[in-house]
Amino acid sequence: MASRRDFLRVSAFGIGGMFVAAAGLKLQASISDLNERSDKLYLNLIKTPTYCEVCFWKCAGWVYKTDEGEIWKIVGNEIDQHCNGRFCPRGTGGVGMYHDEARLKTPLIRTGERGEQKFRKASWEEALDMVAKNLQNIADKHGPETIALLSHGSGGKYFTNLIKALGSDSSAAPSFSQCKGPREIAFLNTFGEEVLSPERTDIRDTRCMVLIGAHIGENMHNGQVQEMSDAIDKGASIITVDPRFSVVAGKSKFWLPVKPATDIALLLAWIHVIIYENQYDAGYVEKYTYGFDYLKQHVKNFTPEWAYGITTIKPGTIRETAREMANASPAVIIHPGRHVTWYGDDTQRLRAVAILNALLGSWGRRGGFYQPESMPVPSAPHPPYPKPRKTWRDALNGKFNMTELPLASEFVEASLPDSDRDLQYKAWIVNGTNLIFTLPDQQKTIDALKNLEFVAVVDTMPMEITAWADVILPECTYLERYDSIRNSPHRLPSIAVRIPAVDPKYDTRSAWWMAREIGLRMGLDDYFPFETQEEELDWQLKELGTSLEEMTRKGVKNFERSWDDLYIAKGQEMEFFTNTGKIELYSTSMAAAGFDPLPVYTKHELPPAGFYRLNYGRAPMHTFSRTSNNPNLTDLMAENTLWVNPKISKIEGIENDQYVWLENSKGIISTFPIKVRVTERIRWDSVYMVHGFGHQNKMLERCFGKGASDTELMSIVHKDPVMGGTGMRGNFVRIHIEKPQEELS
Ligand SMILES: Nc1nc2c(c(=O)[nH]1)N[C@H]1C(S)=C(S)[C@@H](COP(=O)(O)OP(=O)(O)OC[C@H]3O[C@@H](n4cnc5c(=O)[nH]c(N)nc54)[C@H](O)[C@@H]3O)O[C@H]1N2
Ligand SMILES: Nc1nc2c(c(=O)[nH]1)N[C@H]1C(S)=C(S)[C@@H](COP(=O)(O)OP(=O)(O)OC[C@H]3O[C@@H](n4cnc5c(=O)[nH]c(N)nc54)[C@H](O)[C@@H]3O)O[C@H]1N2
Ligand code: SF4
Ligand SMILES: [Mo]
Repeated sequence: MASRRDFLRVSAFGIGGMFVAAAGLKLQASISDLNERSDKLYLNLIKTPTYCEVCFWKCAGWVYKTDEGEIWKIVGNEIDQHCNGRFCPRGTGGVGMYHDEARLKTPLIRTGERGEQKFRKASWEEALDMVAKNLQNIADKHGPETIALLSHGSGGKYFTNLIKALGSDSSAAPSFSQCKGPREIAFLNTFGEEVLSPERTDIRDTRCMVLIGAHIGENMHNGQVQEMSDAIDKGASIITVDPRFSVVAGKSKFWLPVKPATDIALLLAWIHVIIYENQYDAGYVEKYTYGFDYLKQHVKNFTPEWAYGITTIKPGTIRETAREMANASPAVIIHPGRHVTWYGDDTQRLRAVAILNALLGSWGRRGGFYQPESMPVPSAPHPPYPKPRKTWRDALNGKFNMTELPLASEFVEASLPDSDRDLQYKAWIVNGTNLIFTLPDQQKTIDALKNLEFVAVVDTMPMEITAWADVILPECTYLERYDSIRNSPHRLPSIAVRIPAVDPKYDTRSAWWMAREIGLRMGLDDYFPFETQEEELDWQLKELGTSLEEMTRKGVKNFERSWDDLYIAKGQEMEFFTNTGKIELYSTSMAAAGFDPLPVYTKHELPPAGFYRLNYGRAPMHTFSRTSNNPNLTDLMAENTLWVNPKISKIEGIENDQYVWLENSKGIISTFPIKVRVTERIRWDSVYMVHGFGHQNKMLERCFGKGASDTELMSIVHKDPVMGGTGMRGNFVRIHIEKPQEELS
């Protein structure tokens, strides 16, 4: 086991040069400016451990302060498996979240209509009393199960405890129904286990990785980017399937500019080649999988020639890339991606990805997918939660039975005025999610917000969602608070802590404190047994054989694995957590639920004449809409641009740097114009923009009105019938040179 320590190797690699484009390099420069301040020699640098909240990779790091107690910089923790001592540009820029003078500063109570943005300042006492009173009224009138929590990020746990103690189990995160839900359900029904976060991809040792609409490098999930760079240095080949020439496409051996919405056809053709050319891992398939013969029969006619007509990828390329994967087997990863809610048949697409991995024997193998392990962190002791009279499944009226987790978008449906759901929501607590920008079909979210009896929003910034609150509770940033132990599944089980580096600025508090204060006001004292989070953490850490004192010194602790099962040993007998105990190429649970047990290709709508498909994604220096006003990161990228193919720029008569308006096929016009970027890197049938811009809250001084919002143009949602994920890529836009007049209805 000692050799496993090798995994803690500190990587000396630089992401800057390789994957971060020009603006990223500018950031590297600004970081060195910061470092030059060390000329001043802060001899007594105080460092406090944290883990980053700028995105959900949760890298562990150190916050350094100057002698004067000012936050100076944040750097990665060297023994952390998520970051290997290096933060990404956004993590380094996280200090800007603390300094942002637009932050929420005191509790606020609504004075105008919902959405009107009229608030008055309130004391914590008044604001918390008001939340507790309203939740109690709703619980008494409609039942506690009608209170829903929508949350993304650390505070979710505390408010989940609160609503569960009340008698509601409706706690949803957009990171499932708008992000990785279809992937988790597809892998669960194939391998009996989910991919999890951080993904269990053994990129470091892979020999071939296939990225299907997953743009690692612009998608800056730190450890993955680092491992991919290492793997490329060691000679691994990358196959990128993306209609856009992404940054990683430029580093790839093969770039397959697939026609949007046709990936399942490509996957089926790859499966065909791998099976009919006998390129699969026969021993593995024989020993561990179920349904090979059905699969073989199913893909018989899905030849590369068949797929060519659909995907525009040449048959020769399909064969060549299939062989490239097979040659690397089992050290091959068909990457499952992360934001996978695209066209509504996403679980099926991800099933095809899972099947391809199974055929190549990569699940449980070095260079494929490893078996992660995490620590058994105990929860604070409390009495059992009351059994909810109705559960979140009752809000689905029998739909999406295969989902394992509640769906944020269905909470909206069950909060609408004309909702016929068996469980209808009356109040929302919203924590750390800018729902107006996060859920497609914005009007629906607004209609739900208008219809609710009570809305409390916990946030650090005035955002689009805070405009809809009755009460706004301002949270301090992650640099000013304790939070739960970060307990991540990884190669080595590992924990990390977040300790406040400074006192909360303004009149802000932590979500832990808020949830408890509301709980106490509602007589739920037994569910909040610790008076401070510090005490709770110390108790939990002692149960794990360490302490808050030790963790404050170390930040991260990696433990030995309890099982020597990082990879499946040769010839090992394995029982998978599926109905058959095997890896299910043919899914028995999908069949039982009435869904195609083997993935099929379905045709999707094409853009109408004069319209282009709206494509969107990430930029290395921003996270969703949460960083758009960050003073450090706006310096690097202040607005998003509209990528337009030169052919289209000619047809539309538009040029680089010109501002245009977009109108979707439902007649919705972008609130703000967006700057054109003419580039060959996007296909002629699509336009592309980075998600998270076009902010409409005037309090966001730096980013208000900068760029356009992809979300407001997403009125068409293709829901995945299997698990309810919201397919967001079936939206089409046309380009206007002048702002079109909205039609009077
Ligand atoms: N149109 C469109 N929609 C998308 C996506 C897309 O690409 N395009 N991506 C989808 C994906 S993959 C995901 S995972 C989701 C992400 O969805 P969200 O997590 O909702 O994304 P953000 O826009 O970053 O909103 C985060 C909110 O949390 C607040 N916040 C930040 N830090 C803290 C904190 O410490 N405490 C509290 N209480 N609040 C905090 C921010 O101010 C902001 O209001 O969006 C999904 N929706
Ligand atoms: N810098 C940064 N990094 C992040 C985040 C962030 O906000 N900022 N968010 C994190 C989160 S929560 C997530 S979920 C991930 C998301 O990151 P990814 O899972 O990598 O997903 P997207 O960002 O949606 O990637 C979109 C890519 O899909 C391509 N695409 C569009 N349509 C199609 C199609 O029909 N077929 C194929 N094959 N490709 C298509 C687009 O051109 C684009 O390159 O990023 C994570 N990392
Ligand atoms: S990848 Fe970057 S933004 Fe995300 S947690 Fe790590 S350092 Fe923070
Ligand atoms: Mo996501």
